[in-house]
Amino acid sequence: MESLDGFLCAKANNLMAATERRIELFEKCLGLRWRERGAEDKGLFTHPWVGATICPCLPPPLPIESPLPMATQRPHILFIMADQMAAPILPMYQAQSVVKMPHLSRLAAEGVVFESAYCPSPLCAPSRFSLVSGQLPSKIGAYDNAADFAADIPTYAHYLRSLGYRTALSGKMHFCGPDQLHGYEERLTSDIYPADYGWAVNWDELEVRPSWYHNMSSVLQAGPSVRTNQLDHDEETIFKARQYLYDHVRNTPDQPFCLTVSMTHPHDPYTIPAEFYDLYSDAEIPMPAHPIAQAEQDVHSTRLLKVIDLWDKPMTEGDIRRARRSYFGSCSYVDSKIGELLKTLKDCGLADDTIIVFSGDHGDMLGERGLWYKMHWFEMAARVPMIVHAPSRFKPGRVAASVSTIDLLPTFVELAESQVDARLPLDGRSLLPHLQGACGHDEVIGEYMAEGSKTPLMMIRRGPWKFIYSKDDLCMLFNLQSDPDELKNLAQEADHQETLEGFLAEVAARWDLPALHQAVLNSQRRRRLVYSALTKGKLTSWDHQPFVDASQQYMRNHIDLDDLERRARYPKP
Ligand SMILES: [Ca+2]
Repeated sequence: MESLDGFLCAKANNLMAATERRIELFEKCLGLRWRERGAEDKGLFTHPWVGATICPCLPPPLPIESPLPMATQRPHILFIMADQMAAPILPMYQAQSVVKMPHLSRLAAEGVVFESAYCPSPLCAPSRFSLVSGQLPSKIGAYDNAADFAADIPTYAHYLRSLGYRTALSGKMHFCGPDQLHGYEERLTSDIYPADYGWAVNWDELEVRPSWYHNMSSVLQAGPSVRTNQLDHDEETIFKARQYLYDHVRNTPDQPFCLTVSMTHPHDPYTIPAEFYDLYSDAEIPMPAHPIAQAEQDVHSTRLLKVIDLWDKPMTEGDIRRARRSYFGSCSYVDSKIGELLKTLKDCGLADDTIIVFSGDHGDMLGERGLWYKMHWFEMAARVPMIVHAPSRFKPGRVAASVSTIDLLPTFVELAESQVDARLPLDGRSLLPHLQGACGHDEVIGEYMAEGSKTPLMMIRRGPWKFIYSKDDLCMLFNLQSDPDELKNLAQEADHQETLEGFLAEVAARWDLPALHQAVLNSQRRRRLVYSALTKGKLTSWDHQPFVDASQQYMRNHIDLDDLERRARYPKP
């Protein structure tokens, strides 16, 4: 007679075989193979199946689109971005700063402040594509402000979404191309910038200055205003972000979220409502510390002055001071919006479980060295604020080592208690060692191939050194420890030839610059042709259209009114 153990064993084997068949079917239906995925993914997808192998009542397979209940709640992540916010002038980076940012200053005091954080490219779209993907611009074709960002490049949003996070973007990300989501489940607003290829740079016609290039009107028309395009965008961005948080605690409180809130201020035009402009009526607005005459500019800066239409057109001190005051006011505006987000987090009981990260896409020269906007590797244009606020996890502190915003992807994945897929390309390195007070990396690689350049303009930042290289320009080598304002180019100094040669050898080993130059030209030519064709005939916009289902908003007769009021109220009565 068969033993009870044997009977149960046979029964279990049958169930396992049946389960295997169902898994195969599940895989076939969804076109995926969970057994080939990484350990973290397996945890996510096998959750209902692991129990199923010993349970005769198999639960139906969960579609990958459905949120899965988390065994342990991963921390929420609120990633806040500002556009064109120069780190060196902010109060958490400069003791004598007159810029008023009480909310961000509090986050800095309670958080970890990265004192030497850089963008991977000092321009909007290339910097952002690299930030979200953790890969350098040359690796993903992020050459300029109209570069196509391919839908198959994994972003931190893809990673966190796979881990069970709700992923959303409110505001700007300047994605170009037909995919406007790149892993975010939803975008709560449209983008302030066009999604098409219209802003492609043209190295075939270097002397032509396109009408869409920056010009000096942002500075010449600086001052207070009541309402602007940028205010329209950021007011909506913050409103939708706060609404997302209210919806989260009412509808999906058990699921972690990664909400990216990306404002366009303090980007030029330099104008802001009087409420913020007047914060500086009694302040002494400092003029640029080191103006450099146009005749003494480096080669790339000379090209930039022509690109921004400032060549041979001196500006008055009043123009410069008014523009800087407006910019400071815009920084205070961003701070006030951060204050609104923090209040909502607190009101919703989310403050303790949410890691807040603040950073940006590049800086602004603001008249320093006689330059404006970005597009160069000098500190004002390339250094960004970076603050990680999670006092229950990381002690407040300051990190002197140089890091990049491309380090955020592996950092976010590790904060979500997972690991990146080691088989996929990645240039970013996790900031966790720095956050935990251990020794982390101290290196930033930068690439620029857009407005004002005629060949790739590369940057290596390591230890005290910043090295800037372009095939056609004189090299620049600065020691930022002894020369933080980058006034002494050491590349021609006899004492520094060994350091220079080391960097030149590194550039040669790191990049195939002729091949990259050709790839940039090919991309520009492709996009010019495609864009020109797509502007003819029937137009189909790639701009993101946020969908609002009004049939499910407010009071509707298919929802019981008592029930509706109860569900909409937080906390529930
Ligand atoms: Ca930007």
